[in-house]
Amino acid sequence: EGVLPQDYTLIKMEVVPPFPPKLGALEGKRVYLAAATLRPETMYGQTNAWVLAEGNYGAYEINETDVFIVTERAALNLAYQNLSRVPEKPTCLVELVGQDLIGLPLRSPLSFNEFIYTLPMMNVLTDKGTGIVTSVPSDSPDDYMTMHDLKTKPALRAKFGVKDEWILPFEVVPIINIPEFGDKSAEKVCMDLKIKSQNEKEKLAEAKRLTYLKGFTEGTMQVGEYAGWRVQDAKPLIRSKLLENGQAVSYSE
Ligand code: A2H
Repeated sequence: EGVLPQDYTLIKMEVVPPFPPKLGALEGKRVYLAAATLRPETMYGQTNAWVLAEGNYGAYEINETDVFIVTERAALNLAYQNLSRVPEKPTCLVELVGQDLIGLPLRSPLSFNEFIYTLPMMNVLTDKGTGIVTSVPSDSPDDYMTMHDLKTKPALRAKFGVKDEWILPFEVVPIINIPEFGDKSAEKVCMDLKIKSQNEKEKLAEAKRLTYLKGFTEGTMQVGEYAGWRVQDAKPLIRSKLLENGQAVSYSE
């Protein structure tokens, strides 16, 4: 953990009813996977959500109607940030593991894809954010390589019970242009660094460093309400609107 608090935007990715049997107890509630991101301006390019298949999660009451699926650690932090039905005390309605969430269809704010699916990623940490990550393969090297792994390796899909239709139709959506890297910066940098899979953590860290910095300082929005704007100018406005519309909440740790 760093010394300074990290300010995340939690994106409310709505689980589309009807719910599978494991989520049966949540019938009638509005249930969200709450994904922690530092890049709210990239939400147009979402293609899926990531969970750790063997990670522990729970469905926690946020208020009378809304339920967030997150790690227990995140639920406790949320409870101390006024995001729990009972103040300062998380209430878990259902205990889950990541594998239970794989295949859940989601509706996520700003995404050009009307429905996206929950998929497994090995590099999801359960001691950071909420343990739920939204995936933007145009701008995140981790997201790009994990999507690439699942698309190109049928055995990997089979291992986690991932159906072809949850992944094969989902293409990279160009949303931000970076002069040096074009409008699919994650793919370009992963190719340049010859990254072969999500297992190459050191190379991925370098790819992340390159794209994250340049995306912010030199990126231009290509889509949405702020098309043509610099990323650094659009980012706070897109974040505020998501918060105002009730499509996201702020979260720090
Ligand atoms: B970012 P920091 Cl387009 N485990 O969101 C692994 N990764 C996690 C996580 C967890 N538990 N929680 C959040 N993250 C990811 C978008 C994005 C992100 C883009 C480009 C770069 C990027 C779409 N995925 O992050 O360690 C989330 O992915 C690069 C830094 O707290 C979150 O933002 O600095 C970012 O890592 C938070 O990382």
